Parts: sequence; structure tokens; C-alpha cells
Amino acid sequence: MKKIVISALSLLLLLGSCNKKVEEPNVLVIMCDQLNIQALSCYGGVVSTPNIDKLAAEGILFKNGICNYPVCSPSRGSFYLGQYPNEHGIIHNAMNVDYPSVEVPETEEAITNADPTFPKFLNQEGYSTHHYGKWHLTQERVNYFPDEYGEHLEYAVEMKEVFEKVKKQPRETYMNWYDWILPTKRSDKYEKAIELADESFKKRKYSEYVKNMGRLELPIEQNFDVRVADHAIQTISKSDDKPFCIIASFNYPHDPNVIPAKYYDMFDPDKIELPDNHLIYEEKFENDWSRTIVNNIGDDGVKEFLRIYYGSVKLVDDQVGRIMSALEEAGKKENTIVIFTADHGDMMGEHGMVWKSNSSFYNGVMKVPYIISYPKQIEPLVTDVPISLVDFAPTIMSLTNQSVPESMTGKDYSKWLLNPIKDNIPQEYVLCQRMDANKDRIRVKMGDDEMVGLALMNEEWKYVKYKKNEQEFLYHLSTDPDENVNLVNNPQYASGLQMMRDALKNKLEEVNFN
Ligand SMILES: [Ca+2]
Repeated sequence: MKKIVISALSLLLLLGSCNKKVEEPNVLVIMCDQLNIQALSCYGGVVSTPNIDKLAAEGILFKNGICNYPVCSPSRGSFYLGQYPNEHGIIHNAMNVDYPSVEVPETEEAITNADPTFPKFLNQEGYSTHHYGKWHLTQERVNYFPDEYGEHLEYAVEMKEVFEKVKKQPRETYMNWYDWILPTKRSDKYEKAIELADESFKKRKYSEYVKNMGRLELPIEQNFDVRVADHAIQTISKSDDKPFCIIASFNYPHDPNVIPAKYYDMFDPDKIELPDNHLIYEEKFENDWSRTIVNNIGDDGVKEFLRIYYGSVKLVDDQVGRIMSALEEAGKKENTIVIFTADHGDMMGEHGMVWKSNSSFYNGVMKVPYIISYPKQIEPLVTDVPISLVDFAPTIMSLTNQSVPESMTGKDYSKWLLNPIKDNIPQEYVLCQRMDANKDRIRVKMGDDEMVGLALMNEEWKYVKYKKNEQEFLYHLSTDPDENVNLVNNPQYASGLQMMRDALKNKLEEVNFN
């Protein structure tokens, strides 16, 4: 009897080793751009997002997930490399290749084939790796994404004829968003809101993207995010036994704030309520672009912005539903690790701001949706445990049965994901940075000299420090989740402040901050 058992076991082991690749989990990254968690119903937000909610109900939803830098390229660099912005040095937005209409220094450094990203490691391990949508990290196009689909590259080429035709129409009938020429209809109420804006505001470089918000007069099939989902679905549908890593990277709800009629008509701006703290401002951010926009477009303008924002979240939710259906139909849902997240958040009227264009570390810009689903191995859970985007790369290395490369300083959450007990929590605090970009956009290791601002957070506290200690903020998130009261000068909270200052010092050592 014993002998038979051993033989059966040997056979299983043998089969296991032959089919190793078949058993490796697939990886599906669904990335949004500039998504405030307060928009999503699974985070208690205002937009009903049944598809994202379903993913959350089947996986782990992190209520305290943050980005490590509330700007596109630095944040994405951390996500793919598992390094903090001060380590990888991409602290400007990479525009040279991804945005051909923008002039930037030729020296601009971003991701190259040499960079140790997690998709590169997965590719080396035999994964079929694909990137569709916004990458925003291109110095050279990497060879492990053989069928890359980029927003201002492949999509712009597909849309060339459409855009050229639209460009012949009167100037006020379209938005020119980095050479995407988008036919747009503004609402009467929004036209009036814009008329009231300062003339100096109307002339500013980026006001084009504010002035021309509205209904996008293009069929849904011509929408960039829909095409990103199309590519992901096709690749899932034709995938074989080889494990895949597919990144579907949407542009919404990032500007251009224009959406197809179906989504534009879903929300009535007159019924949209501004957040409770939309009139609570900090002096420090008063001249930031996010505040300037609100000061110029007024409440009616902000409500139109939110109507478009909510509609774009609905469009994203529909694409998530399409992609997840394809995964299910392919019979691969059980064995696929899915992460739904965003590169950073956005302001939806909190503290009198819209867009991420400000120097704050408010939850609106710093928090991101962070949902990980892996039905075969991970039990559903909603958690307060903090996590940040830099932690995903080491975690995915472990979950795909590889060792974590030394280059990755993010924390490996795999042990906790598989067994979410207190002893397995990898860190108490998460860190977000803002650093000073050098004009040539060369990647260098950074520290105090380049620091603009730092924010350290756990489920109870957030501590923010700006350069040369010029200003500090302390929020007790447990009692003030909307960050309305800065406690830094309140003697009752002196011990909390000292605790957070000390914790920040420790964290900076951990992340190789010079
Ligand atoms: Ca972004």
C-alpha cells in the first residue's frame, strides 16, 4: 500500500514539473489614470461601478492603497520597477516618445530595455507579455511588449483621418489634446461658466483642456479606452497554455474630459453635490492649478467636470466588465492574478480643487483603488492594511513563484495576501514623494536636496513635510478622514507628531533616501 502511495505521489510531482508553466498564474493589470477612490461604489463612492465592485468582492480591497508619487510617470516607474521615485529617478513626466507633440530635452531618460521591470522578469520566465494603453515611460520601446498599443502612437495613427477631418471644423467645436483632435459639444451652462472665467486664465497653456470639456461626438468604438479593452480581450481569447501578463492601461478618468454621449447623459450636473469640504482650503495650495481652475469655472463648472468624470468612470467600469467576462469565458479566471488600480488619484472638488495639478498629498490625489483578485489562492477581504504601488512588483514576483530581485525595495505582500493575519503585515507605514526634476530629465538617485514634499501614512495618521521643514501637516485620519484639520500646531497631538516624524526618518533610510 505504502509503495503505491509513493508511486502516485512521484507521478504527481513528475506531472507537476512537466506542466510547471501551465500552472503558473496569469497576471492581468487593469490600470486607470487619475482615479479618485471616492468615485467607486466599492469604496463607498458616488458612481455605481458593478464590475469593479464584483472584482473587489472576489478579491482583497485595500482601503489604504496609495501611489508613491501623485504624477503619472514617477508613479508608473515605481509600479513597474518596485523602486521608490528617489531611487529610479523618473520624477518628471516622460513625454519624448509617448507624446510626440510635446517638445522636451533630447536627454530625457525613462524606461529602457535595461530596466528591471516586473513584466521583463515575467517575460524572461516564459510569460507572454503585453501592454495596451498608456505607458508613459518610454525612452525606447521595450522588446518584451511585442504588440504594444500606445495612445499617441498606434491609436493616433488609426484615428489620423478622423482627426484631420475634425480639424477642418471651427476651432470652438473640438478639443486639441496633445494632437488628439476631439469633436466636442459643450453644454450651455458650461459655456456660460467659461465666459465668466478670467481672460488671463483663458489664455493659459492648459486651459484648452478645461475650456473644451463636454460631450465627445465620436462613436464609442473609436474611444481609446474601448480599444485598449478590445486588445486585452483579443489576447485573452486567443491565449494558449503559456502563462500571460497583460496590462490594460486606460487613460480615463484623466483628461481629456470629454466622453461619448451614452456616458455624458448618465449624470445630471444639477443633481451632483459638491463634497462637504469643498470650501475648506489651505493657504499653501491657493495658487496651484487645481485651485485656479475651480476659482475660474465656479460651482457650475465643477459640477460639469464631475458629470464627465463620473461618466468616464462608468465607461471604465464597462471595460472592466468586458475584460473580466473574456477571462471567465477563456476559463482562466481562477488562475489569474488581477490587480485593478490607478497611477494616482484626482481631486473631485475636495478642498476646492479638481485635477491632480497641485502640490498637496490629500487623499484625493494620493490614494488609489487597490484591488487584488486571485480566486485560486486569495480569500476575499476588505482591509485597512496600508499598501503602495511600489509594493506590487515584489509581490507579483513572489506570487508567480520567483525570487524577489534585489533591485526592488517595495515590500512583498504575498505572504499576507495568502494568509492575512497581523504577523504577516509587511510594513506599518506607506510613503509618497514629490521630488524636484532636473531640467535635462536625467535619472539620478535622490534625497533631501531634491525633496519637495513627503507624506507618510497608515490607517490612523498622515504626516506631510515640505522642503526645509517650511511646512508640516498632520491629520488624524481615524477621526478626520477628510483631512480638514491640520493638527501640527496642536499641543494635544505632540506625541503623535513626534511618532510620525520618527517613523518618516526610519522609512527614508529604508528607501535609500540620501
Ligand atoms: Ca497619471
